[in-house]
Amino acid sequence: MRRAVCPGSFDPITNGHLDIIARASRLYDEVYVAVMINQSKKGLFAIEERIDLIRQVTAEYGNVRVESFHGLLVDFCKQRDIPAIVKGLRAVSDFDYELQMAQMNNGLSGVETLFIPTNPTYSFLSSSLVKEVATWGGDVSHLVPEVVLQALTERLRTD
Ligand code: COD
Repeated sequence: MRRAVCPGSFDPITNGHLDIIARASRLYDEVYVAVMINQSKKGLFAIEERIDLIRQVTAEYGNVRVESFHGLLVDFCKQRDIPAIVKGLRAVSDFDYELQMAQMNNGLSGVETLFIPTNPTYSFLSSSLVKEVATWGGDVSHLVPEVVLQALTERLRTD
């Protein structure tokens, strides 16, 4: 069975993330979406909320599983026998850091990282920008799935 993981913070999941997950799901038998827990970074959404949103928007892909993990990505991979990490590359600015992480992860455990070029429609898109624009009332409806838009609107109204 060919397995891969798409890791991230997903705070919240955007159409850019979803595009990479969907494309990975066509290349691998089983794709894990790993919501990595970073306790030093307070997110807008709790980890359980992020997982719930990702599960809803990936429900149509029968081979996608969503889990959270506290620790090193290579340990997540080792525990589930996953040999490949799939990442999306948006621009040259992503490349330096992604290359460092790919080489570190490979050095730590031999896991490979594969990069999928972003759909140009989403090359500027990040969770942080979505949150910033939505906070000030900007329209992000074309950048996130409908359930995420609803959750964002609700959260920003109550914050
Ligand atoms: N288009 C295409 N791909 C995209 C887009 C977009 N618009 N936006 C994001 N992506 C892809 C990228 O591949 C990105 O890496 C991934 O989605 C996740 O994005 P974010 O912003 O949700 O998550 P990050 O960048 O905060 O995730 C960083 C990790 C959590 C993956 C990293 O810090 C990690 O592996 N942490 C675990 C601890 C660890 O192992 N540390 C050592 C690393 S060497």
